[in-house]
Amino acid sequence: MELSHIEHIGIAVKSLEEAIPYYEDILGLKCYAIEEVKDQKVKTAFFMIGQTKIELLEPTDPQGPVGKFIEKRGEGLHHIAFAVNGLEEKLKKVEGKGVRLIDQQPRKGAEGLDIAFLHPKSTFGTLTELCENKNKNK
Ligand code: CMX
Repeated sequence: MELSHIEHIGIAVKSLEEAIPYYEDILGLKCYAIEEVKDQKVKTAFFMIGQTKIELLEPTDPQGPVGKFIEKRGEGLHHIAFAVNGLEEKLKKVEGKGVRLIDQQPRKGAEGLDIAFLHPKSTFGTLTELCENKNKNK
């Protein structure tokens, strides 16, 4: 598969306003962006640590994926995102190996990345995102 690195770790929180001070004042990270991803029904906050980002996810709708997750499982680790090159082709490959895709085709996620999710029921319980930054060399 050739994953290049962990692009980000997604963490579900009820409130960005309440969670950000923990990451900034206690862990010493800096929130460098807040962005709403309307079609995912979330507001996100980003922190950088090494090559990897922490993405806090606050639901903007209780019926969205993160709203439902918090209702069912509480706040906490929501997904892991791996950086890949050639996302479309990688998706076809993993599907060919029997992994259930949530997204058949890449779509746009936060920070303009192309993203696609693999279903946690076929990834041993961890919601997994593959993402590609097509602008990284521009
Ligand atoms: N991690 C692990 N398991 C999860 C999960 C998660 N984040 N979210 C749901 N599940 C589990 C559920 O607990 C359930 O397990 P059980 O049947 O054992 O109880 C199972 O997956 C299926 O859940 P479901 O209720 O049938 O389906 P949902 O409607 O909750 O949808 C999922 C689950 C993963 C398909 C949906 O959340 C999804 O499509 N996620 C991808 C998009 C997303 O998460 N967007 C938010 C982030 C966007 C961003 O990063 O910008």
